[in-house]
Amino acid sequence: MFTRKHTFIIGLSLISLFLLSGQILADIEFTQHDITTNFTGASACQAFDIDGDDDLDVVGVAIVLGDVTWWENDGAGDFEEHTIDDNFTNGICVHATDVDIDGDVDVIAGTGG
Ligand SMILES: [Ca+2]
Ligand SMILES: [Ca+2]
Ligand SMILES: [Ca+2]
Repeated sequence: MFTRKHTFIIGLSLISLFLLSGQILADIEFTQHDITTNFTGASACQAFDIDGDDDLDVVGVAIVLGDVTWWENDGAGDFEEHTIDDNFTNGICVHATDVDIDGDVDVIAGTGG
């Protein structure tokens, strides 16, 4: 569960994870793993260890749905959805990082249009 303090500074129908299959660079192939198929108007996403448990989670913003959401990686390839903001109009970019250098992860989302 995500219980850390967050700083939310400003404002995908499908988010997929593509895993490199370990082939040489000239013949790279990826395997698609759908994280969600219900994130209408997905406009940006980022892989980042949001909850600090050493596996990569995913944060995304959806311009049509108006959501900023993150998906918690259970470490076995399954992701649990957590909505950060369900009323974020015209979201086009999102980024997770420790903006205020206090040791916890913050999420920055921006709007456009
Ligand atoms: Ca994680
Ligand atoms: Ca995890
Ligand atoms: Ca922080």
